[in-house]
Amino acid sequence: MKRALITGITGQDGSYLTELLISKGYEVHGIIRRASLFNTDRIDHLYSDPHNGGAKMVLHYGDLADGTVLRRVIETVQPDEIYNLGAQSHVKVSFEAPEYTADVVGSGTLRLLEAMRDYADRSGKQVRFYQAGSSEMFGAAKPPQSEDTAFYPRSPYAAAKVAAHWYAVNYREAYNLFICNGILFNHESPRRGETFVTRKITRAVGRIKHGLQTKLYLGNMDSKRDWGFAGDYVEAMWLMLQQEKPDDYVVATGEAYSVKEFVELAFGKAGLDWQKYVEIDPRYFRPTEVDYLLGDPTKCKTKLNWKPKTSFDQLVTMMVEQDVDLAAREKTLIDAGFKANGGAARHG
Ligand code: NDP
Ligand code: GDR
Repeated sequence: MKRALITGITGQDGSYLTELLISKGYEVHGIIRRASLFNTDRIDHLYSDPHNGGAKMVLHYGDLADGTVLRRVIETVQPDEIYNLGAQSHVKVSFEAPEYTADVVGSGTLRLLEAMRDYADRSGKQVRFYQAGSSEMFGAAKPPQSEDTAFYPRSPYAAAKVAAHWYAVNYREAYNLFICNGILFNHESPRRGETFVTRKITRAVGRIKHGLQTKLYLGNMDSKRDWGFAGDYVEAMWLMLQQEKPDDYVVATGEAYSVKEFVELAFGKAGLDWQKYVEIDPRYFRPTEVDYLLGDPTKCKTKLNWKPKTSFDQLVTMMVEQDVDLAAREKTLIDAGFKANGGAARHG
């Protein structure tokens, strides 16, 4: 049985990747952060009580800021594959917490690579490593962006991902390690964090539909993104680590839409006219914006035989349907006095 270790297992991608790896017969180990509330909602359905034996998912406390723990966990788990998905992954937040973002996203990757290098050295075992790179690294570069496009990061988050990318390339070349950089364009799902724009929009659609919210405040609606479905993208991560040689790949759909187009489609799916509800609030503007990301997934398609299975329309439908349903349940709890209606004040 293969063993995988995932940082960021509680995140959107971590949950889909864990499902995929378990379905392929892996034992999956994940690093989670201690929090004052439960933070494992996205993976609770995969958890089975270890007291009953045969658990397919095992969780370890740790943090990318803490190199000692990373080393200890790698020594304990003895993984065949490591997926580094952990990150402070919100671009706007990275302008507010730049040092922390750099530490976790940039230096955190370096800590994990160092821990893996030492473990591989001592054990003689070949470990395969996936680094979660981002289309944000392209930033202001002209679309379409491919593996050959030069990086031009536009936020502390993006600059830290560029550092992580080059650490990964350097460790591959310097120590002959099996390390792949996935350069993934935006990917969304019903499990997307509520402060990213797609989920913020579909949450608002559901809540407006059920009378829990009257307005949606957004920032720049003109930026364009190449949006895919997270469930499809984790397959590309896994495929990269199954190849004979390590390499770097862009993962994208090859289609881009503006935030405004996403809004129109999502409100339309619920029979709502977005113009009545959406307003611009400059506090959601970024000091430097990334205007236009459009990926060229040719290499991923030809070398990994990967292509996205979910269309933009299907993605928006699945997110809206879930959030309309979620809002109906939220309304029941609010009406019964079990929950406060505070969601509309959420930032993002
Ligand atoms: P999420 O924000 O949903 O998840 C991030 C994960 O990282 C969570 O499990 C979070 O834990 C964990 N994390 C945060 N800080 C630390 C830390 N200091 N130490 C250890 N773990 C930490 O991100 P996604 O699932 O969307 O993305 C996965 C990865 O892919 C990220 O690295 C992201 O930057 C990158 N990426 C994402 C894209 C996307 O469109 N989704 C596109 C390209 C790259 P907790 O639950 O406790 O907060
Ligand atoms: P992004 O995703 O920055 O591309 O990073 P996000 O959904 O935050 O923004 C996309 C675009 O929408 C605009 N926007 C808003 N964004 C948010 N969050 N909230 C708003 O109210 C709002 N209004 C307009 C943004 O300005 C931007 O242009 C995501 C993250 O998952 C990263 O971790 C990942 O690396 C990249 O995708 C690829």
